[in-house]
Amino acid sequence: MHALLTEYIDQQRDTVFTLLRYFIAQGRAFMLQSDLWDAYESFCDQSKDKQVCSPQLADMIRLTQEGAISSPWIYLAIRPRKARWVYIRFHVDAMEYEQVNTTDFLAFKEGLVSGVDFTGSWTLELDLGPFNRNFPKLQESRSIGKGVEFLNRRLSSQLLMDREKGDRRFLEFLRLHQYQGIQLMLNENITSLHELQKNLRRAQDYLSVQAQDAGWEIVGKSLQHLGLERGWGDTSARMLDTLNMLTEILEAPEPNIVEQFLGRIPMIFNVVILSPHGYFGQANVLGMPDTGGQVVYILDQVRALEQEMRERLHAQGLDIEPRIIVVTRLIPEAEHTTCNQPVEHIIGTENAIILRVPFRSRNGEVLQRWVSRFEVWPYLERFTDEVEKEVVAELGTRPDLIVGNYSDGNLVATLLAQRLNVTQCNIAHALEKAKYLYSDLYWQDNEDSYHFSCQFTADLISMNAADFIITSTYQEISGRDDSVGQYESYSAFTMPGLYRVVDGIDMFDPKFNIVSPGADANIYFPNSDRDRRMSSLHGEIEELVLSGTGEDARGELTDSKKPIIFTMARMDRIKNITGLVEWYGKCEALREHANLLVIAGHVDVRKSSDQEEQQQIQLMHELMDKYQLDGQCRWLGVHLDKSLSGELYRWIADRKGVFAQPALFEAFGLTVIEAMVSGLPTFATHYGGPLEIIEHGQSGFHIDPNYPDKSAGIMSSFFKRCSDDEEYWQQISTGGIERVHRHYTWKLYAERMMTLSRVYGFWKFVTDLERDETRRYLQMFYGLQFKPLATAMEKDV
Ligand code: UDP
Ligand code: LCN
Repeated sequence: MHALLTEYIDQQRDTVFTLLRYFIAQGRAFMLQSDLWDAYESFCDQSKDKQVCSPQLADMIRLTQEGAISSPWIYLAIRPRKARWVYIRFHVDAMEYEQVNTTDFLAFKEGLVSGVDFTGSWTLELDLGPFNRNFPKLQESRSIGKGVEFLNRRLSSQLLMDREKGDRRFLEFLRLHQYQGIQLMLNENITSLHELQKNLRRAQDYLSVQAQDAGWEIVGKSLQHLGLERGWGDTSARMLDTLNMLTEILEAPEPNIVEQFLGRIPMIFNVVILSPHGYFGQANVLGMPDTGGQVVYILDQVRALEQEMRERLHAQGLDIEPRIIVVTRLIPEAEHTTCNQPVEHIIGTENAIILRVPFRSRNGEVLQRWVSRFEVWPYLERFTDEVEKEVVAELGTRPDLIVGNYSDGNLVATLLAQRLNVTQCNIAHALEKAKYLYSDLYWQDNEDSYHFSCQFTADLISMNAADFIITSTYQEISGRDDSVGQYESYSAFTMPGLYRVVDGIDMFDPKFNIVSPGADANIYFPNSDRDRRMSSLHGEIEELVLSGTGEDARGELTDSKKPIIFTMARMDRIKNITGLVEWYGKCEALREHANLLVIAGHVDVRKSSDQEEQQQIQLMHELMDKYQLDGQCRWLGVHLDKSLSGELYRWIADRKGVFAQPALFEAFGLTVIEAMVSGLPTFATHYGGPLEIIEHGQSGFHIDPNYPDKSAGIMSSFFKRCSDDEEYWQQISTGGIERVHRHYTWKLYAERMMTLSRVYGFWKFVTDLERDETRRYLQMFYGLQFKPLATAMEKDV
């Protein structure tokens, strides 16, 4: 057990147990960190002895993520450091305590949910720990998310230690590369490492006396005699540089050089990106149910990746056009979108396409209508079968990299990557488990609407199967000192009656890499960038925002001089747009200072086909009535195209407005970086990505949706300070712009992603990174657990 904890508990036994009794007196079976903290604060307030609440006690409660309570027992889940957990159970009558293991903690929780004591009874337990025992792991929590750097360091020294085997694999790796039957890098003239080293020296001598810009057509023949093929560089100078890197690696593999060298190897020509759910299209889709940031992310990613792939191939002297296929679902009844078209070219790319494949029922019929992302599970295996055929036919070969997106895309990526034996990358976008409180523990209550049993099972399978995982922030993996990461929430949890996970994913696994997305710099740029502004759109924007009319709109900004608090999101409950409207409605000071503009969902509920959206729409109307907001809040049910929304952010910034993102939880938050880079001071949720994107008070502000009054207060003090100090608005605006420019750009993203895919592909080949045992275990879990759950969901169509 954590030594400081036991020391403290032993020293302050009386206080600790008095506090625990106070927790029990709250009468709740489960208390989360914020509940424990609130109870602790009221305990301190009520205490006569003000010394009782020492900083150490406060620290202990701050580190406690969860309490499970059934008097006289109280079990605490304490997280002394990021991604490290200790479970302790206390008997408050006997004033005893002891550390328990994960199984005991989870079994106790199960008992609280069902009233049955599960301790000692047999329950299916998922434990991936033993499989990865011998796998290289990070040690320090600050290194989490830098997997590729770690692998390079660790495996380079391994290569050095096992020279003979390492070099042989290296040679085999270099001879592996081909494009449409044409050999690249090395040919069969080189059969041994000795020969490679000898010929490298000759090639270096030869190239060093050639004109620096001589291309393959000039030097190629001589190099081929030495066993070298195309792929080393577009000019003799670059070829020489790449050869020098290889010589250095063969001498002693230095991690940076290994990474640079691998970054040049032509091994990624075709990429398949999977994103089955939602309406995946290029126009008229954003803001529709299940359709938001993921679509924006993928389309921007494709444009950036294609360019990066092309530049890298060309720099290596290869006139090859890369191919990227985004595979999504074909929806015959596509509303006003193009989701019923089987193939669509992606604007802004040379060759990238969207390939749409339908969902089919078990009797083979094509599903005509959109289904929510929570309902897709029964269709994915048949979808994968069809995707495999179509993708291979389209490319004429198998892809070199498969990228999954969100739980459904990642599961399809897993199935496909295993069949085709291709490197698999996962991107979660949003792990639903972290979004909904107790979604695991009370899964049965939500099963009809959310089917979390399928989703969490799919998540566990695909996150463990992936060769590498890209996350947008550090917190997505392992949170902060006081908050649990999104992936971390899968490390230990239970779904009573289904199965219990004692080691679901390891945050110290080097498969995790943080590669943050950006905001399309052609669309989202600062309002001060006058020359690039699209002032022709201002008439349309003024009509939308300032008139009291318009289709699917409610409310009017009667005092149009006031700055605007702008919010825009899909109308999911989690986005908490209604929360913002309520705290705005209640806060006189805020209403004094600013108007509110909401772009979300539909104003006319009949236009919505999504249950959750319909409930939120109704609530919006109720709130606007209750707080009489029609003169101060403008609500638009429009889905803006990107250029209009880009100019809208800037137009609001011109009027010294702000952006608000009040979500109960936001995995990353593209609107947050879009607004910031447009120059809008941004107030965004404390839960999820924005906590890391924004530095409070410098590049924006954090707000806590669980404390509406405080959040409204932060916003109204900002406006107050701006009216006293003209510079303040500009200061925060500039802070936000700089933050995005430094950390969130697609160029940085594409460079990193392309390096990662090569490095993981290389290490997978050269070492024993193949996780065969894990793969077989996961296949069994898929067959025995996921499939029956998914099949049971399927209704005959
Ligand atoms: N968006 C939009 N119109 C809308 C709602 C959203 O253009 O009516 C765009 C928004 O600009 C952003 C994306 O959709 O690019 C939403 O991404 P975010 O990451 O903020 O949230 P998500 O919807 O993915 O949860
Ligand atoms: C999904 C979400 O919910 C957002 O938080 C992300 O920004 C988006 O995907 C893109 O990754």
